[in-house]
Amino acid sequence: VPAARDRLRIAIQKSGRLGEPARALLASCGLSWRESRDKLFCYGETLPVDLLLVRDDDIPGLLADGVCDYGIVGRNVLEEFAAERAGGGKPAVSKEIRPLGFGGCRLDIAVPDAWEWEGPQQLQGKRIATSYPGLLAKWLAEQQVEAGVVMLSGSVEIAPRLGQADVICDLVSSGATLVANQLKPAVTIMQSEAVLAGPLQPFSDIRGELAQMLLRRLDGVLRLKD
Ligand code: PRT
Ligand code: ZN
Repeated sequence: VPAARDRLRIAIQKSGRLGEPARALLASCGLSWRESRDKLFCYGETLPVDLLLVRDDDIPGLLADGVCDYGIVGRNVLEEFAAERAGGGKPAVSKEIRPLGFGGCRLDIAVPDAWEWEGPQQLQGKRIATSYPGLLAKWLAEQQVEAGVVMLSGSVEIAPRLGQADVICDLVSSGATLVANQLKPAVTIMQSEAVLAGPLQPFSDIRGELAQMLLRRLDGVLRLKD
């Protein structure tokens, strides 16, 4: 059980696609911060709600370890962490609390332009390059397809051209990157967007009240945005 704390700590992306919108969203909830010199930690001024600025990939682990109370992260990253844990027989430790309406994208299987897509069975025996091995393995099992999974942490889209894989499973937003690599979307595994991730159970210390206030404000702001 993590130690009681009297301030709420939220992990957001330091840079990248979700960093600025996450911060802007929290600011519109009435939060403001005094930045530390290294800009990794922002001390909450208007409310005892601090920010930790990190790589998005680290956010689920920071939640799992109780280092942070909430995180703003892509559903794809949160669910991949959960899928990998589940694959190793470990229970869930955090959950999606709210979808936030920005950072929208899809996790797609994309195939070479020349393919005539006939359905998931076509992937039987093929090699699939991805940065999302947990989500891909779960989907393949649901489809009862056996395929090779080639784990790449970046540049997934060029894997077919390099002969490393036959198809890919990667994030797509505009689709321009697929086109540039002579690939086309075949099937969507997951719809993603930025989400507020948090604990399975409410906090029993002062953080519970802070969290309730924050969620109330967040819901007000999200309603206004629709
Ligand atoms: O440094 P750090 O590790 O924190 O950042 P990162 O580089 O790992 O992540 P970042 O900032 O690229 O993405 C953060 C989150 O943004 C992702 O986890 C998704 O939830 C969300 N997101 C939304 C996307 C995209 N849209 C997206 N298009 N993440 C990545 N992409 C990639 C896509 O895979 C393709 O390679 O961007 C490229 C351009 O996409 P197209 O389809 O518009 O060409
Ligand atoms: Zn990352």
